[in-house]
Amino acid sequence: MLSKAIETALNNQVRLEAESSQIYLAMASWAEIKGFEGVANFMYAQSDEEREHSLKLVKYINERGGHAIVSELKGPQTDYKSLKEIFETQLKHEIFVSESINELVRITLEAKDYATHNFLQWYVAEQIEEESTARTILDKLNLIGNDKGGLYLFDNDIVRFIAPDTAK
Ligand code: OFO
Repeated sequence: MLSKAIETALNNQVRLEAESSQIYLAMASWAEIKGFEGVANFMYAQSDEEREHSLKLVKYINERGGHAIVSELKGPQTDYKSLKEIFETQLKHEIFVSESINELVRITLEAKDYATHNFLQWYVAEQIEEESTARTILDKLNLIGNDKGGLYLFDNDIVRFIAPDTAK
């Protein structure tokens, strides 16, 4: 059985993951109308992944005798100046999500909720992966700068960062 405090903290994470999904969906849509098909596909896949992260938490909370709450979400940024801004925003957001997961890990240890602590390890690993991908992509964009040909190749190449199970 989950304690009330842990249940609330997990529900907060349900919302955060759902908001991540919305943020990446908005990025996908922006990239699509700007003609960056590769980035759009990458972000659609990221959005799907974040929804899965949220759902996994929903199921865990209910399985442990809590009540997963589906709440109102903050509206995402819908307009961007450049691909660089998109990936800078993603990296910043992923760092923020990692901090939230770390805090969850901390409170589960403090409360001696080892089952939830164990459940969260999957998220810890996932965050390492996502931060690292965002950093790698951003490094590439910094190399390319405003070179149109470079951006075209980048857009073609980004498909290899899409996890195989989410590629459409
Ligand atoms: Fe859910 O991994 Fe990103 O935010």
